[in-house]
Amino acid sequence: MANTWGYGAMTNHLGDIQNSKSIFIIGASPAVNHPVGFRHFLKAKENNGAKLIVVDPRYTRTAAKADYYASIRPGTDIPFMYGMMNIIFENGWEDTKFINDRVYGMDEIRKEASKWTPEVVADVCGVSEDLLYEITKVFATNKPGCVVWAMGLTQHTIGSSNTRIASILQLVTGNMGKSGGGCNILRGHDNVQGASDMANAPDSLPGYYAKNETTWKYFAKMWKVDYEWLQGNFVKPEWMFKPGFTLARWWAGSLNGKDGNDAIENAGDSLKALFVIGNGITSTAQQVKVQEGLDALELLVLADPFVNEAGIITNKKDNVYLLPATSQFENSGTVVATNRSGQWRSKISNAMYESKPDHEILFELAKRLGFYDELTRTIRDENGNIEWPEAATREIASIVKSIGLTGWTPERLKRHQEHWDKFDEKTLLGKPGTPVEGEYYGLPWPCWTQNHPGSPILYDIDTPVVRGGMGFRNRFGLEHNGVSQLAAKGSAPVDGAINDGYPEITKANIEAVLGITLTDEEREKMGASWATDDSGIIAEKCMQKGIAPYGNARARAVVWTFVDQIPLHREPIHSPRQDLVEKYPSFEDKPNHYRVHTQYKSLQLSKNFSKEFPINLVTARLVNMSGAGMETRASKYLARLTPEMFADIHPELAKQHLLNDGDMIWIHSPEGTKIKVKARIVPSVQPDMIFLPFHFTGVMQGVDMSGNFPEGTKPYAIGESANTVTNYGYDIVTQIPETKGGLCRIEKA
Ligand SMILES: Nc1nc2c(c(=O)[nH]1)N[C@H]1C(S)=C(S)[C@@H](COP(=O)(O)OP(=O)(O)OC[C@H]3O[C@@H](n4cnc5c(=O)[nH]c(N)nc54)[C@H](O)[C@@H]3O)O[C@H]1N2
Ligand SMILES: Nc1nc2c(c(=O)[nH]1)N[C@H]1C(S)=C(S)[C@@H](COP(=O)(O)OP(=O)(O)OC[C@H]3O[C@@H](n4cnc5c(=O)[nH]c(N)nc54)[C@H](O)[C@@H]3O)O[C@H]1N2
Ligand SMILES: [Mo]
Repeated sequence: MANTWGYGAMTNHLGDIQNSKSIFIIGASPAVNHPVGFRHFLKAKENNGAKLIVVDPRYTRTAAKADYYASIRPGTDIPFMYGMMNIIFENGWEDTKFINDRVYGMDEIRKEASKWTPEVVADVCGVSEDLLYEITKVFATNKPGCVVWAMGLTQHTIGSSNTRIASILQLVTGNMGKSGGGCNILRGHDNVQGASDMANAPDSLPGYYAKNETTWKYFAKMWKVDYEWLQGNFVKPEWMFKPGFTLARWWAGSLNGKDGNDAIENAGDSLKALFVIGNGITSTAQQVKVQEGLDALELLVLADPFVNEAGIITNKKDNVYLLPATSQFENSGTVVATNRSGQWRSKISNAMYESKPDHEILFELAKRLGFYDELTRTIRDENGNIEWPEAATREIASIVKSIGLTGWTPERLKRHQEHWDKFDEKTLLGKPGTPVEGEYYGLPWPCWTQNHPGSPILYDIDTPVVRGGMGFRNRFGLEHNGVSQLAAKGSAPVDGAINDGYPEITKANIEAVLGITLTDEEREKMGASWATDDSGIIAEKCMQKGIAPYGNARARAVVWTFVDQIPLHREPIHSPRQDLVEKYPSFEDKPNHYRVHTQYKSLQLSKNFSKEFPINLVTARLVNMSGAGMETRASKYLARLTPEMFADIHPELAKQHLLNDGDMIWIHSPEGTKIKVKARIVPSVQPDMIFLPFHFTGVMQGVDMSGNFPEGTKPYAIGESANTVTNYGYDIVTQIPETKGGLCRIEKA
């Protein structure tokens, strides 16, 4: 994939958006969801004359600030972007040199794009050909231009393909690796980047290390525990290498294929206990299944500063525990911002009442499970005291080479926190004559060594590696189908010893590639590759030569290990266009997708859902509410702004159903579930769609469950959850739910 770091890392940063000449927002609404960051967008418009383009099925607050706005049918972003590429290639607006020097597989993209003529795109997306052309021209000819997305692209069965096509658009235009360009993927929660860096994903170890024997052994060594002991904790040795359940589908593990639920592959057993620490749970799709999954558990533990509403919607009467966790204000340590910057946080209050910080809760859990000693071995001093959080930060820096966290010492990050006012907002550079001179704010990763300043813009070859430059990562071998995967001759980060593509640096090739001779001692200490070299010698030698340790390769437009090697349009599982379902069907069903049998085509083709459920269902966010919503609904003032759950309905659709503003309606889903909510009649949605915010819960299919709140904890607002009616559907790679593509039917209540 184009973004070699994963699905979501932002290549540039918010301040850098001020350097853009065009900003293409597709599937995000930063005016609502990143209102502080959105100031940078507005400054780009005001000070740099940037053109703001918004593509969203709904007319949002962000769209209200746009120079160009297109409303597309949900789930048709791939046709829209191929349509742009079609026009770009027709007019010769692509960056030929960039493509030739730094990209693999663009011919395949060109071929697919040729099918998406403006006429076809207009039919599939529901936009006019003229508007598509105008948007394309503005974006392709006002450079540098950045692409911005978030959940509007990801929450689809084809979400991972959506994120790839958006990155490929930046390869076509040559905007990647440029200030004012890149992919600015706006991350969600505070520290969601850090959580993903630290392996809150079921298929990798911290730092995105694949779960294989080499990496587990590397981690065992760094954690000072026996590899065999680690492996012995799994039900069978091979389970050490398998991905776990995802947050989206844990409940399938608890339901274990019963009553027609999807079958699971979980070593022959169901999921019996759920420990939730810092997640809403009530915000995921298919809430009725979530409720059944909770009911079927033997043990439910919720560690949260608020009453996690999983404990409210369950009918379970025993073995439900609420552990009071402290908030972020009673804690210290590092978090990672959306742009890969580390930020040190200081606690401003001691833990209140009987609450405990998250790490202490986890340490207590480890004690009872019998592995406290192993868990804390690297962060205790001689007297057995935990050095928190500094030792944990040091441990991360010593292990995670893969994304370059080596330079993140507590001392450096604390210095940045102390002098945060001495950095330039547009470049992130520490100002001359200050203690942070020459470093980028928060040392955005990769920060290869303790002298490296961090890398504010990924894949920038006009900047020396020692100042944050780099090519694309060499991650997938040296060649594929006989074509070199390394960057072309003459294409390399400036001021390096090699002006050409080069492989990732290993112990075996370092002398040949860098043209150096190692001493016996260096050879003795060095790890096998840059990613597992705990001596740090590979990174140091690379810095001396101006070489990125991870190589200088081509970005892949073709991913030969994916079902769709290039992004292809596939209709949502529940599509309003049955004619297009036949032409662009979903994937084959995927057995054992993160342990759960997952349906695609079999469900999609099982019937014409659009006959009975003709309305598009769009879910998204409100500026005054957050996530599952308990935190914000517990605030009197925030709750007052949206005291009730509602649905946005276009005046025309309201008329068809004889609805007045404020009437109650039932919304029915193809799964047979329903919610009762208030109709809000507004023109910001299209006549064939309704919009639901997903921040409410406490009422399930008309049943008020708020009697389950412990005394005095009921929030100021409760309501039906949008996710009771969002439809079945999960991304083919990541398993994110298809909460931004689905169908429903409405009736007056
Ligand atoms: N106030 C507030 N801010 C938040 C949050 C919050 O809950 N409240 N949550 C945080 C989190 S966790 C996240 S992940 C981010 C998410 O940030 P965003 O992704 O900006 O959030 P959403 O509002 O869910 O969705 C963005 C837009 O996608 C549009 N959309 C829906 N379907 C499609 C489609 O098929 N194609 C396109 N192009 N657009 C589509 C929606 O109409 C919506 O306007 O926000 C973060 N910020
Ligand atoms: N239909 C629909 N559904 C969606 C989405 C959508 O767009 N549409 N968006 C999805 C996305 S992107 C996301 S991220 C999720 C929302 O994600 P959720 O994780 O459901 O969101 P939050 O409500 O922020 O949940 C965080 C929980 O952590 C608790 N908490 C806060 N601070 C701390 C702490 O320091 N320690 C501990 N232990 N707990 C803490 C809070 O009280 C809260 O209960 O929703 C998803 N669901
Ligand atoms: Mo999120």
